[in-house]
Amino acid sequence: MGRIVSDTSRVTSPSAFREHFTTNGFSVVEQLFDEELFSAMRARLDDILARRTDFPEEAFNTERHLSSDSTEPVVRKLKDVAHNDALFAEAARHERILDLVQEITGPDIKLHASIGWMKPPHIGSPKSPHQDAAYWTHIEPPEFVVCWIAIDPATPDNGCLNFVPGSHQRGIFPHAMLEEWRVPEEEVPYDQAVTVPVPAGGASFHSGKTVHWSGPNHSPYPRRALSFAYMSAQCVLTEQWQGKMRFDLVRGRSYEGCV
Ligand SMILES: O=C(O)CCC(=O)C(=O)O
Repeated sequence: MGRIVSDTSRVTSPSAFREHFTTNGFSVVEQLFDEELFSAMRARLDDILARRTDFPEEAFNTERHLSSDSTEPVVRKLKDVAHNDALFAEAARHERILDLVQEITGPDIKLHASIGWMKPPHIGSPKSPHQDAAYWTHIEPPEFVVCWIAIDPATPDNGCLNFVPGSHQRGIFPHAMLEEWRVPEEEVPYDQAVTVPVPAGGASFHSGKTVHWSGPNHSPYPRRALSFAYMSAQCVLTEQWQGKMRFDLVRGRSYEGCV
């Protein structure tokens, strides 16, 4: 675990956000949503995971856990949450998020991805060190701002995120297909990392080039999060993907020939 960051990454104004994000490659905002919307989001996630509301089966990404009493698959990821659920579509367009994101992307913003990240009590598995831009190689330039929203309090014990400050300015690190697509152990600057707890209803924002990871959930509580990844509407698809993918405009205007 890295040094635990509390005050220094927590920003209160868009300009402080821009400054911290540009220098470090991440920032934390303690309260993003009003209580009513946040409670509704948490309840919707409960309903989706309990299969009490419509959500496409193919959007559940599960893994098998060989705990002593169960080999049942557990949900690890929910795909495309903003396309598959109207409330999360609204959350991804929340003006408080977009006001911060536009400090980095500029005023014309598209949503690139929206994912639910689950770590069930005791068995939630780690996410290995990686840069999101090393996954999303179909976008040029590969500049993303990812808003990662803590649905439950995210703590060092239940698998909050760890970031390597400044790594977003060091290009794309080597990645290899090991247990997943990741930065190999010997290339990860663990000694420079910070561990970033986030209260429920708050969010961390990171650059697609910031090296980050999360640990396992050792606690008796779930650690659930949603991430919305944004890019400038002036980004383009790399040649082999042109005409094959479309992304939702969430603020400003689209550009001919761009995403
Ligand atoms: O929530 C997690 O554990 C991992 C999230 C992550 O890697 C991301 O949002 O890019």
